[in-house]
Amino acid sequence: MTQFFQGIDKASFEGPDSNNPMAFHHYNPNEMLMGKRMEEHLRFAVAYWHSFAWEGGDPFGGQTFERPWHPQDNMERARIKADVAFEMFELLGVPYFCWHDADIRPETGHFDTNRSTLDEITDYFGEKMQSTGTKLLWGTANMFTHRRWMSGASTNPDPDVFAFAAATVKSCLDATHKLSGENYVLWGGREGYETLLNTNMGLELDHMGRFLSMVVDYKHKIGFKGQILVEPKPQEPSKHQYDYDAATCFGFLQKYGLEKDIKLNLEQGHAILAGHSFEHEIATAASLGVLGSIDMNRNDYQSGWDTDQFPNNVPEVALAYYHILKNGGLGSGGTNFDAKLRRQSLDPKDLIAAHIGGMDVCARGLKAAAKMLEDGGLEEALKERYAGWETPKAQEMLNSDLASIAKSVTDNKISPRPVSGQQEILENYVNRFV
Ligand code: XLS
Ligand code: NI
Ligand code: NI
Repeated sequence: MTQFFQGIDKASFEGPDSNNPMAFHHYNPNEMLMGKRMEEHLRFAVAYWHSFAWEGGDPFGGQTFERPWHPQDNMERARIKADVAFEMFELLGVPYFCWHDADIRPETGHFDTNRSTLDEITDYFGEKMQSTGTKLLWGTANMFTHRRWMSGASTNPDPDVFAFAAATVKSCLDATHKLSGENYVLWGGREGYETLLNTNMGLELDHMGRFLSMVVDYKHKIGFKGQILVEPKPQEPSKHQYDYDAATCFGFLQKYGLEKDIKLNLEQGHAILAGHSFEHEIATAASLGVLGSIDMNRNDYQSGWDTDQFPNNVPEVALAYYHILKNGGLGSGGTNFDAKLRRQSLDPKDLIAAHIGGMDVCARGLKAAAKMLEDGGLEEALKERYAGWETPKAQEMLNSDLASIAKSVTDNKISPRPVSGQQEILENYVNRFV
């Protein structure tokens, strides 16, 4: 045991009436919802980058956290960081974690040493995963922090960077496979542009499509059974990112013939940056057959940045899980807390409390979502609203043509009568559950 979380006990479920801030009030892993344990619905993961690699900086100031593994420039400290990370996974009882290569090993500046240190630390993870039972939800490559990635990874004008990116993703996919990761994520941090004045967009998109095809081919080559996911985000750090939102990603995947092989990892804050709600992104992905996994967080609606805060809005989260449950759950995906502390939250206790709070908010949202689905009020209202389409006449129309439809409008004197959308009634209904 390290000293880092000294004095903090394993968090347990004490119910809504407990006033213990370090206990779960709603997250009860074994509680059954719609025939499945809560833990299996939510499949929580801790994000290594925010909880352990991030040092507390913002655009106006540097490091505020002083952790025993800072500065993160050698393997000894990478191991200390891993020791603390796995202690936290156990204190929280989270089943999964996620990493970028750059979060878990030092940046050495060279591919070969980046790969060998990645191999070394992931071997160390392997032992810890075995002894603690923690699993890997997904691995990913950080291809946006180091200056080599400043003009993109697979979309870089320099073929050497494309090559470095291919080698890097190969090493991360190998490590994810070795650790039996259940997914592999590609978030296109700098796959986009700052100005069209220096950007050949068509060429960059073709390169990104080719790159993703190579990733899918390699996955099959090594027998990796996990799901490949891309993560939409409209901007930040690039002024414009190619993976703008769920719909844009689907169009891209379809153009390059990848829509059967790649699904989406949707993030709450990214949905908001794209001008959507989280449930919009989830429903879009589900209706296109590419709902994969979620990154749970929230943005500060006032600042307009990707502030990556822990979720705290139950009604929002409830609607997100409503669409997830309605669409049969997340499959091999899960709920990854892509969320970080505020930079003044210095204490180890803050890190634990942040996750406990996030897990409780998700649990409350999930419970509300399950109740709404079981009650069936929203589904009933939907069925009624679209009931007209169940008639044979309406179905026949879909196989007909404009001229015949026009004729039937005249023959049958069709004159639509508007009916209420009942939005307020439905909003009031949701309010009963959240
Ligand atoms: C950044 C992204 C990132 C991905 C993984 O905004 O959310 O954290 O989830 O590269
Ligand atoms: Ni993000
Ligand atoms: Ni994310």
